[in-house]
Amino acid sequence: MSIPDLIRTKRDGGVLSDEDIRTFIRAVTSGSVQDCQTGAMLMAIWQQGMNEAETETLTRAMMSSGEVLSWPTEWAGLVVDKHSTGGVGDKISLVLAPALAACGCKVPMISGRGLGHTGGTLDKLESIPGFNVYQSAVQIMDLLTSVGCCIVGQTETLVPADRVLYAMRDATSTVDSLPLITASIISKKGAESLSALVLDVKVGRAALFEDLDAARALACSLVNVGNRLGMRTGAVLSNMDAVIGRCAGNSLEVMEALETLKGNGPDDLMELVTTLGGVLLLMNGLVYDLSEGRKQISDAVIGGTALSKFQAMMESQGVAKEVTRALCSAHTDYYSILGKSKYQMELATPTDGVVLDVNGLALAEVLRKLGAGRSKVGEPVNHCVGAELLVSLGQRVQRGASWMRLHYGDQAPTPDQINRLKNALVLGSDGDTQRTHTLVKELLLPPQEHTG
Ligand code: IUR
Repeated sequence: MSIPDLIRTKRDGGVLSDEDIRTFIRAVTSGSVQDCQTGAMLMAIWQQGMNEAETETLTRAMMSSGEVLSWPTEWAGLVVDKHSTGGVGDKISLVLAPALAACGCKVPMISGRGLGHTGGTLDKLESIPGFNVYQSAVQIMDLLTSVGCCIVGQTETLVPADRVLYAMRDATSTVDSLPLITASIISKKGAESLSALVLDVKVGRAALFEDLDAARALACSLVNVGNRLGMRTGAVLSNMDAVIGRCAGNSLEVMEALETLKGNGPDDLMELVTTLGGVLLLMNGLVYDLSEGRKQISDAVIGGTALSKFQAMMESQGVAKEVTRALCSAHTDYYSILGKSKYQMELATPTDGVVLDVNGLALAEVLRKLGAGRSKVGEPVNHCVGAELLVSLGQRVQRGASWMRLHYGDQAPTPDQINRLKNALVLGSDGDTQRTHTLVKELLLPPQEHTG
């Protein structure tokens, strides 16, 4: 069939055959399809959806549009990764990758950059002087052999079809389509040839989906297609209303991740790290139940073996030894290494009360405008812009006490932005309903896994 025939079939609610889908993806990859045709097909898929078989074929075709990584046979059952649908203050990868490596896994973590209000792991790591996120397939193999984990950017050769489709989805308002999101995420993870994959599907006001049912539907689709591709795939539905941990902003999040790797992590961050890591160890058969998996990850973090892996990873990815040693020592002067924003400002609580909630979306949107994030692909970020929460949920506070420290540069917050930040704090009285501290809402595991 010609490309216009394929578009018509989908537009009219028909089902595309495997060959139809492969033809379309081949044309996208080679550049022989016109942009208007790609846009029309994306809109047809957005409107009509795809059944499970079509989504699986689309995912496989995208995965095969470029290089597929391969690993030594003795790594079978050990190669794992995590993908998050994006949040505020989400520094989980920085702790989880080295913790998994410390538990004997191989972790080729291919991460992204921040866009809109969500942060990106690559931007966070680039606040460490010398850290090089650009590594070839051969270098990734060397990193996994010598350290056990790496955190790198997408290589040019991996899933080229996604690069074209993702940009075009953005331009045609077709990002929020279940089959398109599923194929985009799972094709990239499939190209990493993983034994197991865990998805952190966020739900809440600062997530891709605010509604639990919509987030669950995405999680089911991702888990289903991931397993069909032969990766043990599970998902954790987790709350994304406030901020994960206490810090948002690139270098502040690196500091918090390092403190967590030194055993001083906040409870909500540790809960997510241990759950996501525990699920991976369980799915790979490295532990018998989830509680044992969580314990192994927690021991690696608290006991310092994950910190040693992080130090080795930084060194192998270009950071000078004196810098890694200073960052990983017991009493680090983080600002002298990572830099400090030109200005800081503390916000005071307006009344006595109990902290019921912090609006993570409002906070992230202001931080993005102050330079912590980007509105368009390719824009630079100011690594030192961010916010530290000085209170936690449920804490009783007194009028006038500081609840947030804002770090900013030459671009000062406007009065309207300061108001948005002030309004992000929700205070109440003891008996009021408060947002829960527990981030994990639901687990979706492939059949046969035991929780515990
Ligand atoms: N991240 C991806 O890799 N792909 C997507 O479609 C979305 C997030 I939305």
